[in-house]
Amino acid sequence: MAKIVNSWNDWDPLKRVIVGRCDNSVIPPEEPATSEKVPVDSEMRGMWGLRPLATVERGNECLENLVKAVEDRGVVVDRPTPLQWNQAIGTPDFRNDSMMTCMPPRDILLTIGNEIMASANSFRCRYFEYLAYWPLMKQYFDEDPEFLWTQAPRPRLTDASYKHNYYDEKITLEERLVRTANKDFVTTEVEPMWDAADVMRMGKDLFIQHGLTTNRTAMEWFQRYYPELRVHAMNFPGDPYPIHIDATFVPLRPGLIINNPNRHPAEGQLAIFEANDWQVVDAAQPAHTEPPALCYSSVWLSMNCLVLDPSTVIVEASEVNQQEQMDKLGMNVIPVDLRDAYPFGGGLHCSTADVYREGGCEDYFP
Ligand code: DAV
Repeated sequence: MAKIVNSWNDWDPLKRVIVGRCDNSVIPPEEPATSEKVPVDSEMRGMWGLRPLATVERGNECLENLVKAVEDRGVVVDRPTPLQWNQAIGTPDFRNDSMMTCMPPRDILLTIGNEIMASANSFRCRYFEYLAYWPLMKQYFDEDPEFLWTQAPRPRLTDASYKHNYYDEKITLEERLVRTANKDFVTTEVEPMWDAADVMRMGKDLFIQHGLTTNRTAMEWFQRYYPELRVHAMNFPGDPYPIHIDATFVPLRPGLIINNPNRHPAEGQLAIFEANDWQVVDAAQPAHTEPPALCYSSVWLSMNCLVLDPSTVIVEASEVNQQEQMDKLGMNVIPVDLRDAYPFGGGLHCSTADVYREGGCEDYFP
């Protein structure tokens, strides 16, 4: 029996990782939490159903590029088992016309030490996505006697979980920014709701983005569940669609973070980094002015990189500005062509979930 699961941060040497799959991916129907995420002028508004097969095949090709790049460096890769995502689902509390995808894994699985926890997502269409990872979780459970296989409390996602009429077709970008600044998001606080990609793990400290996908009750829940860790809420007032911390505030190694220049942390939230002599630098500008077609995410997937060890990072192949900056920051850069996987939910960090990194739980903010 071997140790299979261990990871405390995003930079220690990566040895084993899960890479998502695009098969059967769906653009989900509108529901209370998702309309918030789709910009008003997006070509995806009002559209739902299976994604075009050619884009699925191309997305999978991109993920194969990533698999090959990490395998060439000795990293073991595991893959989820996709379901037929275009099925209606129901629980005692809600019905939804479809599920979504098993891209990206980073939103669903949170690895902390020897534990992998499935998240408590606020999107109804993502309620059963964890099932794609259950075969892997069972395998880790059988092979690693210390592995903790965990499911966070499942949210009920009744209408009480969302603010009604929060979304309005006419809302301007400025009004969205006022809402972000006021920490006024579409979810309520009736239960903990969180996406794993909102949680940035840094050893003894968890920095969790409060936004459209993760609420304050989730942070309170995390602090009680992990009493030995310190939970810090983060807000980024410059982001009109705040979801997921990994295109906003991205650590490269102990002492160094790249920060989206349009999304600086709220007043006072940098203090802990400054007090511990961390360098927080503005990330380079994205190489693109638009995301690819049928993509929910912004052009800032440019900074959504996968750190393989404190001096090696994978950056998307077309993101030349980000590559150049990484190089100047002393990182060896491995470019991987992944842009056509962006529409399935994200970049290099999103497309993966940690299984094993060397190292233990350090205190970086003593
Ligand atoms: O900038 O659209 C994308 C994050 C995906 N995990 C953005 C955030």
